Order: sequence, then structure tokens, then C-alpha cells
Amino acid sequence: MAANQNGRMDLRATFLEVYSVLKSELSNDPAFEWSDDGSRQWVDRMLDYNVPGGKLNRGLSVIDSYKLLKEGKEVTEEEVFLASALGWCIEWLQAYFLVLDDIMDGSHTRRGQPCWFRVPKVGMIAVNDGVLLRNHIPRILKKHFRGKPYYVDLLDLFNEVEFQTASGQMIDLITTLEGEKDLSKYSLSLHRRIVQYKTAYYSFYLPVACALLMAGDNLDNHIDVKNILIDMGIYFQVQDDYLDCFGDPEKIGKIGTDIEDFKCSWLVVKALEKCNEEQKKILHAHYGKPDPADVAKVKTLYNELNLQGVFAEFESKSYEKLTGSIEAHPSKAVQAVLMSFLGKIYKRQK
Ligand code: GPP
Ligand code: MG
Ligand code: MG
Ligand code: MG
Repeated sequence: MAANQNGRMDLRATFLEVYSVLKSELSNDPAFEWSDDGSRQWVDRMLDYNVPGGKLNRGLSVIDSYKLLKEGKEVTEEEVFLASALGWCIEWLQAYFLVLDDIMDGSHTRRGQPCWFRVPKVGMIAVNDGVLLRNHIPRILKKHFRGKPYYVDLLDLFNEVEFQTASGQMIDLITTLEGEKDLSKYSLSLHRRIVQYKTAYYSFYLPVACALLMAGDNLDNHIDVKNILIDMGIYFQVQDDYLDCFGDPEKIGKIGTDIEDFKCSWLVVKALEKCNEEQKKILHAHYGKPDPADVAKVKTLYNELNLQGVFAEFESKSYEKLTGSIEAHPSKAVQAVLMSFLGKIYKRQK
């Protein structure tokens, strides 16, 4: 194991070592004994392509959160391993969502490389790879957590969060059918519902909930923490919507598709709120079209409406509101967990 000092680099290195362990356990899984080298190589390549290449914020924050919850008490190497394994389960979940989301959204790049389904000879095999990624999670949990008192709660947590995310993804997708008929159906409350379900639970609540379970806590006692994390997740997805149009693809590693895809993005909701009748006509005429000329018209309108300024204001208001709720929490350890999350995403460019 990498020298386990305090620095973030060491934590990342240790975390990546755990990835190698989990990957080799999965390819030596007895359930896989029928397989030949070809299948093992496929899974290996598929995992390396899709699981570890992101920012790893969700996964690393399980370890961070666990350490903060222990309030300076010594954390053993085994505990770091287990927290890392849970962190990787979240990264596996994320990989599974992203592989499928990119197919559904017709995206081109992810994490600075072509989306997995765009890789030659992969295509729709990516759908099955998504199913495999999803099935690796309970295998990892079974191997490392079966004897733990919180094992059932972990399984239940992952199941619930997956269900919530798939439900959010469904609203994200079927809402565009309504939007195509009548763009004015897009509202802030609809947007909030979509992003709460498709993003906030798995990206923000799940890592902290994993750390709480490992620390022996009961999740029912932490509804207030959950609510703050959901608000943080909503703020995070508004940033994602903003970066889809205004972010630098070099930094975010992906090229936006929300305008083409007719998405109920935070930007289009704000544009609808701010535009006059003339501008509304432009939006109706050009939103949700694949032609780059149409997309450019929508972006010009967003600039005219100063959506960058509207977003900057939203960003600082959200930060103030979130810090206010965090400071009101009775536990200093929980405050530290939440502030560390917020610090990682505030004014992010990627
Ligand atoms: C992000 O939406 C939401 C997900 C990745 C959840 C997908 C859920 C499934 C059940 C597949 P997004 O499309 O805005 O993300 P991005 O901008 O990264 O493509
Ligand atoms: Mg997408
Ligand atoms: Mg999507
Ligand atoms: Mg997006």
C-alpha cells in the first residue's frame, strides 16, 4: 500500500491501488471461470476505459468523510481499504450511468476521450457493459462487506439510490417529449425534480451515507444531512448544465449536447424566464435542433440575456445558503464533511 501520509496525492494513490485489487478480484471471480482470456481482456479494458478516468470526487469523498466522522481517532489500514472499496462502488455506479447516459444523450466525448459506445467495435456492446458494471457492485459488496452489521443497509442504500437515479433519468428523457410540444412547460420546479433525482442522490448523498453506515450510524438519524446534500447536488447539476454550454470542453472533457437534445436545462429555464416575446420566438424556432447554426442562435440569445451573469449570482447565493445550513448543523464533524464537499465544487470549471 502507498505510504499513507496526510497528503491528497497519497490518498489518491492508495485509492487507485484498491481499484487494481477490486479489478483483479472481479476477473478472478469464480462465477467467471467459464470465461476465456478474450472475455477477461474485454472486461479489463472496459473497466480501465470507464471506471477510473474521472475526477474521482465521489469515491475519494467516502474516505474523507469517514475520516472526518471519526474526529481524529485513528483510522486503520483496513478501514481505509473498506472506505476505498465503497468509494469505488460509487465510481462503478457512475461509470455504469455514464456509459448508458452517453448513448441516450447521443454524446461524443467523455473525460477527454470518445464515449465508450463510440469506440470502434464497441457500439451497442456498451449497453451490456453498462449492465456488467452495475452487477459488479453487489459482487464487490458481497466480497468485502458480507459479515458487517451494516451489509444489508449498504445493499438497500445502493438499490434505493439507483432507483432514484433511473427515475430522474426517465423524467430527464420523457420531459423532452413534452418540451418539443410546448417549450413553456419547462420550469424551475420541473428542473429541480429532474436534477434532484438524476444527480443529487448518487453524487452527494450516497458517498456520505456510505461513510455514515461504515461509522455505525443509522441513516434515519441524518435526514437533515441528506437534505443539505440534496441541495448541494442540485447546485452541482446547475453547474453541469451551465458548463454544458459555457464550459471549456478541454477542461470538462465533454462536448455539450443539451441544446441539441431539447433538455430541460437550467439555462433554458432561465432564458424562458427572462426573454421578451421576440426572443421567445427565437428560442422556440431554434432550441432542440441538431444543426450547429441553430445551436449558435440559442447561444447568442443566452449571451444577450446575460445568463453568465445570472449564473454567477445563482452560484454565490447558493454558496451562502448552503454554508448557512451547514453552520446550523449541531455536529462539527458533520459540518466539516459538508464544507469539504462544498469546497470541492464551488466555482468549479470542470
Ligand atoms: C447526468 O446528466 C445524469 C446521469 C449521469 C444519470 C444517468 C442515469 C442513468 C440511469 C443512466 P447529464 O446527461 O447532464 O450528464 P452529462 O452532462 O455528464 O452527460
Ligand atoms: Mg449526458
Ligand atoms: Mg443525460
Ligand atoms: Mg450535463
